Amino acid sequence: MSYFGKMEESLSELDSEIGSLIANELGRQRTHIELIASENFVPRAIMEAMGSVLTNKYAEGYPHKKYYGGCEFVERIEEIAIERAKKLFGADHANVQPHSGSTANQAVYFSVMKPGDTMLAMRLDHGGHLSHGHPINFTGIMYKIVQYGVNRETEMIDYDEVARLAHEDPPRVIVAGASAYPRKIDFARFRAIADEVGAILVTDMAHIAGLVAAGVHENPMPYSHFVTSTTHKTLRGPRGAFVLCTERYAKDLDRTVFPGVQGGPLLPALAAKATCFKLAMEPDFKEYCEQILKNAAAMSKALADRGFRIVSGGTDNHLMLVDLRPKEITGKAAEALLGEAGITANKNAIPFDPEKPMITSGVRLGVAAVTTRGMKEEQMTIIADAIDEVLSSPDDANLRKAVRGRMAELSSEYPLYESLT
Ligand code: DSN
Repeated sequence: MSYFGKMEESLSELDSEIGSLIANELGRQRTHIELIASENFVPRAIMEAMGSVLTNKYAEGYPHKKYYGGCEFVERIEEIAIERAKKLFGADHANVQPHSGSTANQAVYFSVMKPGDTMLAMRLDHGGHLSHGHPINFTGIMYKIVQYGVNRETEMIDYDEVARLAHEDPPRVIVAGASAYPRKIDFARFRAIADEVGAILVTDMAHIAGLVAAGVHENPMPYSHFVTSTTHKTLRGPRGAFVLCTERYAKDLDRTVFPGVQGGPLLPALAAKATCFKLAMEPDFKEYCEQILKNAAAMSKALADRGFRIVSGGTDNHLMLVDLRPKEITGKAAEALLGEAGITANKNAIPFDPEKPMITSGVRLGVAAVTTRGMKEEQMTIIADAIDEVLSSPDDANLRKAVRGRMAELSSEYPLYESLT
């Protein structure tokens, strides 16, 4: 009682407005079908680390070279996170401090590129990412950007085009990796192209990191000079990121992360990353990722059977891009209608999309979160049926209400965070 500050009260006691919004969000997560491809539900252990006393500590610098006292425990946590990341992905070196995927990419680019250098990366509207050279992103502002995309017929990465563009204007960096690409990426081919033109290969594996950790997707590390990733997508860890690289770039990378683009690392996230890497090494994580692949294939097939067009004809990973034009509905409308029906997804451009980015002709669906809840192929078909019903009758508000009830019922069969209130 002698604290100067309200140190022992709970959030709901101190700030009921925010406390009840968080409680509402828990309710939403429990009762909705979560199909956003970049989201997942983390184990409680990860949330414990994220909500721990580590938030009180500063630890600029690297283990045994910190700029603050009292770092004996947090630097051990960082060392463990580094060792686990290296082991999990077979890397020479890991930096586990980046706060986000964009910051991880920024640190890598700053390590090896000067303003004006050329970067060859995938177009956002074909599945890339803002930090892969979009004109309004720092990458588009600082570097000369050349963009590759997918082939119009196959809707898969056109490796011949990548090679042609690389030879035409040899880039300093080639970026492999995507945020809306449903197919396996041929890292060996990317590395061969990079070697032909003397470029550095940076792979952004944020979406597929869990699949890579589990060995159900090829590991880009043996082919890449740098690999960047977030930890909160298929890897099922905290909101955060990390970078792996070969020994040759280790010092440059570390200097660029700190003090180059960041100050102190977010220590709660750093501890949670360590736990996430540990969990990803366990046999049940492999089973989880195998089920992700089965669920994605089942959902993609069920939607195709119901008249949707699946971009590239299917999926090899956790996500699919659905072309909604056969149902004469836009991505924007579909996102809103599905939301009303208790299914959360995001509108997404499809390759060569005639619609504007805020409208789009597609939705991106991912199954990592529903698979975490324990759903299997049968439930994917039930969800695909619900999607079809809702999008085939956009004027039927009563139907959406009924589907919302059914989705809540289905969700309740796969309880989430039962010990949380
Ligand atoms: N915004 C993320 C996604 O949804 O894929 C990528 O950073």
